[in-house]
Amino acid sequence: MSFRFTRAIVRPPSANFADGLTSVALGTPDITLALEQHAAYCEALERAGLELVRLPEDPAHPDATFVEDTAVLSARCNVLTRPGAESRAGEVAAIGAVLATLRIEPQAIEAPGTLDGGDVCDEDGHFFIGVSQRTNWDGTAQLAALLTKAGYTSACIDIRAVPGILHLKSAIAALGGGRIVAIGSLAGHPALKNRELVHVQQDEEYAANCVRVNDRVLVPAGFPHIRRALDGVGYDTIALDMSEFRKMDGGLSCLSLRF
Ligand code: CIR
Repeated sequence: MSFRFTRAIVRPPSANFADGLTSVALGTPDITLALEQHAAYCEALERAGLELVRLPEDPAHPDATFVEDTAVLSARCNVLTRPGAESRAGEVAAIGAVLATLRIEPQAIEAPGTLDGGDVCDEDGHFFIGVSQRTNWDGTAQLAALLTKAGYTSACIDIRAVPGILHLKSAIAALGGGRIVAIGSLAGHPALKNRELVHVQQDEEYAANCVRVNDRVLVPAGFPHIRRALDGVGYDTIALDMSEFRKMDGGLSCLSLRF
């Protein structure tokens, strides 16, 4: 991966985290454990060399710990999203204000477009954009146009018929250098042709949401096959317990905005 991240925005879960959206029946998250897992996640980002911008918890938005969905950040193009879930719309303004303090002036997705950052996968300046339950064609087209203007390329991947996948990055992860982690149902997608795929087996699909951060790859704990596969191709992996975030449909990438 040519681009190195230096910073990440994070926000811990609030006491009412369990009131957020979820499509899975894995039980109610334990907030104490979620906070411990979030702290370990932050520590891992720091170990990977990132300086953290730590936001306070936001009880007005129980899903606000999933900061990734509110913006798409890259070297030449920064965009505030327009989340597909109404309850999350109010998360964006706060991220816009934080970006302003960092002297980042983002563009924005406008109605009727919707876009969640979890549907945007940056492969060294080529962006895969997922059309999902949250991200519509209009939002996809708006982002693609902004990326093109900035000199990037993009391709769409429609995941609406893929069962159990909320966002594109629940199903694929870009490791850099043309290597992509992918679940079986997307492995043959034309947008991924000419890539070296690291296959995620069906009972480990949750672990497709792993995150390359500079020289490290963060992987969820408890998925030995994918971790072994990544170790096998030479990555320095850090396994993190994500049980409480998984109960709310969250994966590793969602918990930070890396830039
Ligand atoms: C939601 O449904 O919006 C949150 N409970 C989970 C968001 C996960 N975000 C992501 O995958 N990027």
